[in-house]
Amino acid sequence: MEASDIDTRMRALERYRGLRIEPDAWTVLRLDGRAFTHFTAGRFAKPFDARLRDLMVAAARSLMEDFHGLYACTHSDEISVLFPPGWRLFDGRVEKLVSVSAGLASAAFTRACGSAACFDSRIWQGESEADALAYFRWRQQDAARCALHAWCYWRLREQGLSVEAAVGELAGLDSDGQRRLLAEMGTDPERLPLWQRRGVGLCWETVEKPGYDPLRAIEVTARRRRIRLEMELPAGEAYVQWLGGYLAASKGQGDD
Ligand SMILES: Nc1nc2c(ncn2[C@@H]2O[C@H](COP(=O)(O)OP(=O)(O)OP(=O)(O)O)[C@@H](O)[C@H]2O)c(=O)[nH]1
Ligand SMILES: [Mg+2]
Repeated sequence: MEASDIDTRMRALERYRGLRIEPDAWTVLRLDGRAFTHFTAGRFAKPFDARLRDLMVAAARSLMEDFHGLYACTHSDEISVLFPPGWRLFDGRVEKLVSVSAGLASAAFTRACGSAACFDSRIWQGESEADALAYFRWRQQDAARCALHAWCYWRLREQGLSVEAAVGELAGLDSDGQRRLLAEMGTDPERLPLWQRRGVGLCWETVEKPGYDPLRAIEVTARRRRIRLEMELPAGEAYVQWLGGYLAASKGQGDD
């Protein structure tokens, strides 16, 4: 077989090579820590540890910067990064987007943490900005649900219940029941830190920095984009309104 024949045949067997994202859709890359139940055990405080949160923020920041995300939000071991219609990094190739984003997040987290951790990555696409806003509202609901469950579970465990007993105790409880249980155990669910219940948002902001141009010997003002952390995101519909406002304000603002 000629070298060029084998080349063509082997490339054709890279079956997913041609898979591309929809160019006109809103895109979210969602990354999730691999086996973080195991990875966090013994390393981080239960159920929440601000050190883990900061490592997740470091990973989210690397994705925002390297992939030019519009907005990102992280809670627990997951990160969602939003991209607008027309975003064509890697010409929209699915294999590249999921593998490089997972690699970037894993590298940034590992460098900041000092222990090797691994992320998976998937793609979500919605037809409209409203879809994108609903997506982030959905992930926030997941954050709130998981935070309440995790607090109940670990309070029960602290009280001496076995894994099975704690899981059993929570099995039949809806969120109101879990809130009541947590309050009975001395933790007010309404006073849990907002970053645990709603996640941390990463937004771009433009700041003006005074400087000096030595060539022209004049004072100048440089405009820089930087990432601002939102540690106290609004909830529910107010979150949708807030994020919609941020996206509207972001339109037309590219890299300086
Ligand atoms: N100790 C500790 N654990 C956390 C914290 N945030 C998230 N986790 C844990 O991270 C895990 C995330 O859950 P999942 O992503 O569903 O499970 P996973 O073990 O990562 O499994 P895969 O994602 O399927 O690979 C849960 O076990 C959480 O308790 C934290 O602040 N402290
Ligand atoms: Mg995980």
